[in-house]
Amino acid sequence: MGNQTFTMIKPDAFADGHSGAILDMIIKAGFSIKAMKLLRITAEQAGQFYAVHKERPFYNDLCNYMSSGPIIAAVLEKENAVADFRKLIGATNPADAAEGTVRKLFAKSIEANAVHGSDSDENAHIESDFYFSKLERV
Ligand code: 3AN
Repeated sequence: MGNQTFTMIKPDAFADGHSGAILDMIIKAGFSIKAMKLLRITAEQAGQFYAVHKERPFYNDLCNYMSSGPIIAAVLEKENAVADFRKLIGATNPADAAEGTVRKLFAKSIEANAVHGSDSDENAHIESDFYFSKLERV
């Protein structure tokens, strides 16, 4: 069972001042932060990150949205990190997200859905390596 996942606080949640509240939820849920940075990515970089969604109709909008403002990227550690983090953030569409989840509380729409969470251990590694070098992790 993997013990790390990768997250981003997306442009909408950062711009609306929810970063502190979201990080507080993450820490209180038992995750420890292994790497973290504030940055702004280009649409091209977002396109590389979301390459698996290249054929989806929302791909271009998603890339433009993810480059529309600063984000916070982080690597998180906890037993069963991927599954537990996806439970903490809730369903992709905030309309379907359970009460008390990050997306239920802070997401605006299925696209501007406040946070990213890796969907597998393999992708957690790939996504963490996309943003962080070994030197940037504790
Ligand atoms: P999740 O982030 O819950 O794993 P994915 O991987 O299916 O969801 O989708 C990646 C991102 O693409 C989502 N976080 C969301 O921002 C966007 N997205 C997913 N489905 C849609 C959709 N139907 N319309 C617009 N944006 C979408």
